[in-house]
Amino acid sequence: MRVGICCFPSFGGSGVVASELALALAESGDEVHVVSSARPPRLVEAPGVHHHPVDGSGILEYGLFDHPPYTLALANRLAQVARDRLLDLIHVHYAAPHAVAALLAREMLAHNASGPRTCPVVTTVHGTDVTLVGAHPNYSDIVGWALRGSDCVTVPSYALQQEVAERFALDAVEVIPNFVPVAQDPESQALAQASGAENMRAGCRPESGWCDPRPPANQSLRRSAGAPMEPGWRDPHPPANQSVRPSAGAPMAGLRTRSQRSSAPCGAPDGVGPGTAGPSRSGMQIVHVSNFRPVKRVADVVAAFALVRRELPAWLCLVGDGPGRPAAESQCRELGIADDVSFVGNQARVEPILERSDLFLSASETESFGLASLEALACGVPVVATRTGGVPEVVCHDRNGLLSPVGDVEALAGSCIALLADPARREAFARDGRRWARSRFDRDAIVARYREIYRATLTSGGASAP
Ligand code: GMT
Repeated sequence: MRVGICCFPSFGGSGVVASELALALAESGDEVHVVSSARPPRLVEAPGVHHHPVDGSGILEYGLFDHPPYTLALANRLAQVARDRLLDLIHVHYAAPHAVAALLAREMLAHNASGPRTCPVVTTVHGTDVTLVGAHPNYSDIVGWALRGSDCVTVPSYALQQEVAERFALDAVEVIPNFVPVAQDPESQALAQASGAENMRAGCRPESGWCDPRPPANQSLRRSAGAPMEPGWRDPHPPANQSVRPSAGAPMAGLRTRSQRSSAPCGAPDGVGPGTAGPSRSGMQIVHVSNFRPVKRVADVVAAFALVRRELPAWLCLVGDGPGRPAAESQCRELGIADDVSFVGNQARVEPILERSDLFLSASETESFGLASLEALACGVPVVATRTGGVPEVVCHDRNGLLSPVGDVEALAGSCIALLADPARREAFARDGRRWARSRFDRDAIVARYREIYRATLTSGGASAP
């Protein structure tokens, strides 16, 4: 197949998933053309993968526009690439502006001067394109139009499927979870192969024996808001006693520290980068990865860490960058924990940092999926996170992570302390998380699902069929 993929060239999950999908499709013989404003950080050079940059700014010199009309430039580029490279379909990640531009391109191709061409559009929505952009009065109608006009729409979680249905009256939306890059070690590969085949048969639904994270109708929005579940809803990950915290000064002997997983800390306040041997540090490492936008509630991460730090020797490694970073830096200084926190900025690959970490901490307000949590689980790092959106579909409470309500900083801190102080439990969580991530979210099984969707869309002609 010849597939066009359009995404943001960001460190965020949608750009990562789009890039990893492009690489996986090309690895098994498809020709992939990635169209984006710049090369996505995860899109390494590989046979069969072509990158087509889009520059919307060139027109500004004429003084006509206040802002570069990027959506038009993107539609133009998508149509050109589809026509010149004979694309079978375009798969866009994030509805606005990508799905809008792709629908324009599809229409342009249908009226192509040298003869009409059919090029269906598959749209994967990732979360804030629905919950934030799609909820904004300036964009809600066009996002709804782009989704209803797409030939196929996919989402990474059942929680987001329900949001899309409720906001845009769109029912035929496929859940295709995000995935972890291919497993490297033989044990994980064997495991992934075995359960990947099972996932395929089950249509990527949770296998029997695993907890089913799908909420019954009308409950995912309540879950997003952190509200209690209604009777009858079987929480797949029932809460354990999360407020149990060891008393100050509890014996630390026997804790498996990050330094036993690897000798180097994630990064250091003095600017020593991740993966390099920084100053030697004792204690355990908590890691957080995000784009520092308000939805990530980084202030809660820092506040929870400050509570943990009172009880245990620990470090916090903050990976990523974004608008909330200066405030987080000030907060660390105000709380007197600046020396225990490293800000290491955006990283093309987070595994080297995760592998040096003892715990992953996330405090998001909403999260359609939580790819960073999945990457942590895949690296054998237990997750402490907020119970919101699709997170309970990724993190199994009390099996490979601990979930608590959004905004409950004490509960987040209590969960961190409970796990850091209990090496046996942490080890069990790490083992389970690794297996779960690499079986349920196996790359090859999930890429096969995308290929099935592509074939079905091409066969049916999708929404653009005459
Ligand atoms: O909206 C964002 O925060 C960024 C967005 C992205 O472009 O990566 O993240 C969303 O997509 C990821 C990949 O599917 C998911 O893992 C994230 O949970 C989701 N973010 C939100 O829903 C806030």
